[in-house]
Amino acid sequence: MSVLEQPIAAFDVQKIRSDFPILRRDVHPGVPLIYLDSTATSQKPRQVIDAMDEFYRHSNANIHRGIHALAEESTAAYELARERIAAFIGAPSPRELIFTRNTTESINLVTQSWGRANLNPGDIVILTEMEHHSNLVPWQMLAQERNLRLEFIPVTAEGLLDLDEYTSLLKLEPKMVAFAQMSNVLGTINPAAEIIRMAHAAGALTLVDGAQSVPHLPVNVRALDADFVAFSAHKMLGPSGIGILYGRKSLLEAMPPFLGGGDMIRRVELRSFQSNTLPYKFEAGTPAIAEAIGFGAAVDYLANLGMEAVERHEQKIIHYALERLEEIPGVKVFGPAAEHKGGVASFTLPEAHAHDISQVLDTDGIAVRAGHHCAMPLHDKFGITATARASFYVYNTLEEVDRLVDGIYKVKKLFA
Ligand code: C6P
Repeated sequence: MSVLEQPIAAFDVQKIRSDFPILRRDVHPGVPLIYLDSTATSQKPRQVIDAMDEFYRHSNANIHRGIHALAEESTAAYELARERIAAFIGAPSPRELIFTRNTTESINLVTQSWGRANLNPGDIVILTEMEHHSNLVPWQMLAQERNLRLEFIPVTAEGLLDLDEYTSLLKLEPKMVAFAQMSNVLGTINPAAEIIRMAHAAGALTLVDGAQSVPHLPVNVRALDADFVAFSAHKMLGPSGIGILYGRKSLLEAMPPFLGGGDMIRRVELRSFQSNTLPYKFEAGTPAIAEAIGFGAAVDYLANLGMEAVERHEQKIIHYALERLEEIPGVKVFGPAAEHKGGVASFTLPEAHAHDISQVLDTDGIAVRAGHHCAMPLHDKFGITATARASFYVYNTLEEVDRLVDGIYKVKKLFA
């Protein structure tokens, strides 16, 4: 049975939409919002907003520091959120989850802590040509400091990783393979388990940039056998300002701290300190407590929907979106066929620049992102400077795809 024929009866989009207050607003007088920019950041259901509101109204106190009732309540709520997120990604222990600010900080934690401790001049790190700047620049910074060699798995014209080239690169005996499980521009879902298996067979560790995959696909770190996985709450119905680095316990235990300060220590003397145990060793200073609690509510919401159902819903939308977009004369959609990608459609039009497309669509309340989407090298590879990007999530409908297509016809008419 094709994806399009599979029933998604349990997936009641109208009911889901009713949980998102922002989807009821007009963006211009009488023009309702059609939000197609979830790859940049997702909208938030009332369950997440309420959990954070309730925390501030009822339980607010700093964590791990007090023994009064509120401090204990807020510590328990913060740690419960960590447990829920650990269960959501199938982590063996919540102690392997470090709260960070976002995916970007999680990757910097790995480059600055694991990378500085383990990589030496001449060592090789493999990345891919489809990486977001967050999984490029931290490695470039480390490469400059440590004189490392960066190699890249090429992207084919179709928008897939060239795994034959990857096989050849592995012969160079890299120390690390770091890659996005899903591209934020092409939507490509990379064969992460296979990439990791091959890396391990060649003696390399792996870092999965899960910024786009964890919100949209079932991701189980044990099944993947990943060494590190980075992701952000704000792209998966949670608040901004909080993310996760999952790391294999033996690796995290051997790594030096990233930031120094309160909570990451067990004992401090005037000239020295002893690091705390996991995960606190990597959580210096007062963390984003309400945001952690909101993050916990977000993964509960997604777990209730079921990540297989989320993936299937987005597959249905992207199949339909690609079919409809390809009908429009001159539209070029980047990336592979729908069965190899998630709910992301980046496209160009011969008549209009991506910024103009976005501006005209906005007059109809349609929010899409325009630009290089923090993946300049990938745009260079395809010989373009910008694309317009429509991206889909649990609250989007096939009717919204139709409105997008109507909007693109309007752009074509205006710029003809
Ligand atoms: N991509 C987009 O519009 P942060 O900003 O740290 O939460 O996530 C960074 C990041 C890392 N990897 C991938 C694959 C991403 O897509 C992103 C964020 C957004 O495409 C904002 S640039």
